[in-house]
Amino acid sequence: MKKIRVLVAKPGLDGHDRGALVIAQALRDYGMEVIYTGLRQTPEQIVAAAIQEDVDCIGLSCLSGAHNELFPAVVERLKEKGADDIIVVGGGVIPADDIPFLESKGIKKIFTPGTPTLETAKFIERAVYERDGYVPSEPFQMKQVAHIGIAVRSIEESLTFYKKILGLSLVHTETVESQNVKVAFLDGGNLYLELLEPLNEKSAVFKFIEKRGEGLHHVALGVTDIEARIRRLKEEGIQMIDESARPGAEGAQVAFLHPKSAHGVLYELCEKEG
Ligand code: CMX
Repeated sequence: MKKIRVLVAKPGLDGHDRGALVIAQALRDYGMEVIYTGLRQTPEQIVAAAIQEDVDCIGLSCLSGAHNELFPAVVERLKEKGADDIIVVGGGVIPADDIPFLESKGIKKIFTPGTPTLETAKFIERAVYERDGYVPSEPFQMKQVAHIGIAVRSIEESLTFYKKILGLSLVHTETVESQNVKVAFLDGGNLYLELLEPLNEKSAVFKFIEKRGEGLHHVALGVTDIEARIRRLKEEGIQMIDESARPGAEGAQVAFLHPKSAHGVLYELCEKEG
């Protein structure tokens, strides 16, 4: 689903747009793309901008009392232009008595002062999804940390700390040739760590240590159906380092998300059999 686009518009002569700007920002924060027309727009100008910007919804704000003329005029102009699939909602200073009239004229919803902005955003989202016949899938929740990856210069030298000081047990070591790393897994019950030692200068872990020194390298999230998860992440615009799963340590299928798409954290999806 592409991002929902909304035109926030101020029809008519009133000169106050604080409320319109607040709602525009709230819709942006919710993840929508928002265009603001500026003050004192005619219905024709608003409809032209809405078509030009290919928006899903127009949010009209009117404080001047002329909503009963201006809001239906926008809906009429949309119909004339064959663009009445664009959803129109309104807000501002609107007496409760006027709401049924406006809704009968094709304004999908009137938001009265004090409506939480989140409610407005959710209403618009639902209306657009309904119009497009889009059924959003459940957000996929990451529930389990499979392991935490820690970059070290030498597994042998760091093991003393992990075993003697932290009391973890060494489960096994292996070499992942494709990644140019040697890894050691350490178990502490609810804590599972992967030490990563670069095999050579081509290793991503070598580059990491050169740049940042030893330390926390990645968080591996335990998942099922890893290919579906990757597809979903890509649909959401997340940049994947691995476009499809590849074999990782311990026989797992793994795929990394780019830290640039994940607020600076290198995440690994990790699917283990059984
Ligand atoms: N955590 C957070 N940020 C990281 C990072 C990490 N582990 N590694 C690199 N970055 C950041 C860098 O700081 C840099 O950010 P800035 O541009 O803001 O400075 C950016 O990512 C690019 O880093 P780079 O040094 O230019 O390195 P590359 O682009 O060559 O590679 C990355 C970065 C993440 C794509 C690469 O390290 C990679 O593919 N990693 C995944 C694979 C991996 O780590 N394999 C070893 C583990 C083996 C296993 O467990 O199987």
